[in-house]
Amino acid sequence: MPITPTKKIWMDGEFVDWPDAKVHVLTYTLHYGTGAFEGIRAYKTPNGVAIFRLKEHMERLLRSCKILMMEVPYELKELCDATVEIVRVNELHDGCYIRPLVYLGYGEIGVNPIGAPVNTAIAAWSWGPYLGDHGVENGVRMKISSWARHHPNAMPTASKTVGGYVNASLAKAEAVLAGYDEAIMLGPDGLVSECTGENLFIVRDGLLISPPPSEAGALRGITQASIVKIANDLQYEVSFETLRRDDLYLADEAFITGTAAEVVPISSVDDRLVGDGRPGPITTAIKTTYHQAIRGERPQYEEWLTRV
Ligand code: PPE
Repeated sequence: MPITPTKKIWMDGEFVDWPDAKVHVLTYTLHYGTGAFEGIRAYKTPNGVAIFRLKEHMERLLRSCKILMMEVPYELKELCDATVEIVRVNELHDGCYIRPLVYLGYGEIGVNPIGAPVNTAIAAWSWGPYLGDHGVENGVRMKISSWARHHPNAMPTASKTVGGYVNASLAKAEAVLAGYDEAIMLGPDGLVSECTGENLFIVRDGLLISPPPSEAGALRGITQASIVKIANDLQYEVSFETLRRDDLYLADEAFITGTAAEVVPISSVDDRLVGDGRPGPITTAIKTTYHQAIRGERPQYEEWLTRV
């Protein structure tokens, strides 16, 4: 998807002009993939633009870095403050997507990461619906990928590792070239894990089910956690259970969740309609409430918002 440039990118404490936010070609992360990132969204609310669950995203970034043994020279609060500033200086009053990235920079080469400089950047730009307006409204067509999700001893799945996304990128390309919107990945054990950039829920007999993150080798989604809270508040029960591909085929409803994608109904999996192929009532209720919560239209979720 094309990027719409803004004015500044925060790089190691400086606000750098967008065209100058460059790295050397011998940057460690560019070669070996050790690095961690986040995806955060900010939305226009009745009281100005607000960042959704900023602290939780930055905590996850620091946890990803801990797993990768990258020592970030900034505290949680400094990262949160810099994020607020980057939205403010770019005047993104209507909301935006925010991309923090911690990477190993220029100075050392060879696989050993110890001693390589740790660099931090935060960019923000205006970004529309990740899977398109049509998908959000009518549901997306999913394909089970021939690419398996990482084995936990091959790639730490709790970390949003830069290099880990090669796996997602292969699955996404395969699904899109075959005419689908998005891929569902199975773990090395053949059980449903997650999508290339989203977690997944099904609805069966009124109960919401999502694969247990650790067991399924899926990222612990911040949207997923928000949906659990919203679902419970709407009196729906949620359970974390392992799912097989046939559970997806037989689901009454299904949807995916992620910061970039938000909440998107699934219309079919491997060409089998989910329910009648239209977004179901529980999916619609949850999607609507989530959309209101992120836009500051639900006071009970106000604590999730950081005003800019
Ligand atoms: N699984 C994966 C693999 C993943 O990348 C994401 C976020 C999620 C689940 C959902 O996590 P959360 O955003 O905390 O609910 N994917 C980010 C990157 C997407 C991209 O294409 O880049 C995102 O949604 O920002």
